[in-house]
Amino acid sequence: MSSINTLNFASVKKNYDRDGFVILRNLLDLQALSELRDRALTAADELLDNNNDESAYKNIIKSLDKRDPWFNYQLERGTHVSLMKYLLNGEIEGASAAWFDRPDGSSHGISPHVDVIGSYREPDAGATIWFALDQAQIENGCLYYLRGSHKNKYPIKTFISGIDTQSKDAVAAELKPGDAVIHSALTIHWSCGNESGHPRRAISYFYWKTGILDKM
Ligand SMILES: O=C(O)CCC(=O)C(=O)O
Repeated sequence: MSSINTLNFASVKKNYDRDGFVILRNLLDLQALSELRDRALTAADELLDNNNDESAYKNIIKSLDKRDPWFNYQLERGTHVSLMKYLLNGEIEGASAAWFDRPDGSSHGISPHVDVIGSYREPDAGATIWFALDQAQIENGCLYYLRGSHKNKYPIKTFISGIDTQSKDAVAAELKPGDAVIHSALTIHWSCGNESGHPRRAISYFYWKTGILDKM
């Protein structure tokens, strides 16, 4: 069970539209969190054993939905899908369920970027919901968002240079296990390393607005 049904969608959307992201506390109850964590850890154990990638992305697994029907179901019909549709003002297409790990001992994270590709950028292009499996804090590499950046015009690139990560609009999305954060594909976000001694594991689901890829 998820507490999604008790959310006031209009008030969530107001914050999401204003800031380009919104934090949702206690979205998963203990049972839902435990199921997600078990599924994620099983998938990650199997896949990372065979992963020889030494890059910054070696602890990321995209397309879990193509490998495990359980993740495919969550991407297509999980309890969060109705909210994602609401935030994106219409029909959506599940693009990927992903494992985002930042293990202890990671010296760096992911630089400021947006999730859109190509030159077509419209406010409702896409969005991600990122579920914390562990406590995600500044010390262990939580996500940061540049508040309001979804409304700005940036160079047509994925990685955006020159972002002031110390600005007053740089918001650390510190989450507890079972909390989630949703961000627009146009919002600049990044994360740092983890030398805290604690894990920082997450599952995300990424959606495009239906039809957007044809325009990109
Ligand atoms: O988990 C992270 O550190 C980065 C996640 C991210 O960039 C995303 O979900 O779009």
